Amino acid sequence: MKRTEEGRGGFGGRAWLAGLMLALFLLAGLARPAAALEIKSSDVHPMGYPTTEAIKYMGDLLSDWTSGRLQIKIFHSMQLGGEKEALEQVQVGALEMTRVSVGVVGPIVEDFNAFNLPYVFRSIDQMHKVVDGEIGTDLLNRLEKGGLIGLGYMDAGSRSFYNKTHPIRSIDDMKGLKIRVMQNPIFVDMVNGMGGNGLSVSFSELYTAMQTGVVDGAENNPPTYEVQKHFEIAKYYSLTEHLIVPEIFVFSKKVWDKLSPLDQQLIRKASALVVGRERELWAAKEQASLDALKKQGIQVITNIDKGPFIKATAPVREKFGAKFSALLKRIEAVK
Ligand code: BDP
Repeated sequence: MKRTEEGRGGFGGRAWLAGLMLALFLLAGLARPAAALEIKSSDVHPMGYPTTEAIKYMGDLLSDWTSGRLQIKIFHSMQLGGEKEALEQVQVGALEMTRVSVGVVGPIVEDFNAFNLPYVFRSIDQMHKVVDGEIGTDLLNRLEKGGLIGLGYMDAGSRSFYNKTHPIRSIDDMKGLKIRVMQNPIFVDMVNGMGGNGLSVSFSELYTAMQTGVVDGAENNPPTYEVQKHFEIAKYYSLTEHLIVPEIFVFSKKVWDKLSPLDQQLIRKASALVVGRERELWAAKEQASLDALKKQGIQVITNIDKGPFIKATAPVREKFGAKFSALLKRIEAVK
């Protein structure tokens, strides 16, 4: 009898303990359900642009996979200002995500400047191979020391000059032109080397700067030139294709470190799909923009001898490239 009572007592005790453990486990679960997160992401472009549409697609994927627990809210059209400011916000964790040109990333992680040198890539195809390969991954990983998690690259074609004074047909036509460039000293030297006058101005101030004559023009890819309506002011577009600068979308490391491994994995998985989607959207948009510009009566000058432009920018590649010459050799070797 005693044995049995003891036995019961013992069993009852264990059951009680197991019950308590279960209750605690459930309570812990209730107190910490998988956290919902609205990921704020900024872009200087409006909805409908390849980059914003690709991030919208990412939001749809995440929302589907988590029944709405993870969502992306896009702050497009420079609602949060220019790209330098956006990166600062992401670094401190005030903004979870942003999509920016690599042009403004060089000042944060210097190796990215390898992608910002004029005529460093021979073709878009070579750039794709570089960013899709080991070099691209290496560089994205290096963003961590700048407080950023690199999620992936996006296409942005090649950049060419436009201005409101005269068509640029040869390098001599660059003389004295005040050209806005992205906020990175490389680009100022690049324009100066070509005989123009490079001025670094935030993208959010560019339209007004052209309108008021602070600058005569700028340089960009056809979709930006068209969508941002710069062609309304600067009517001469010359395909010098002096820069092939990819873009990236990045996450705040501060916020990332607090996410569950599952959420990190979901974001990575969605990002990989975003890269492919944006590339498709980009190819279609580039052609559509060139067609739209033609319809607007914009004369696109295509038959430019790039030789003198390449030669004039050799000192820029030497000056800024010296610090990462090994990386530049690796890029050059990509066929
Ligand atoms: C556009 C990029 C955008 C840059 C802009 C610029 O898509 O990210 O901010 O150029 O020139 O092509 O600042």
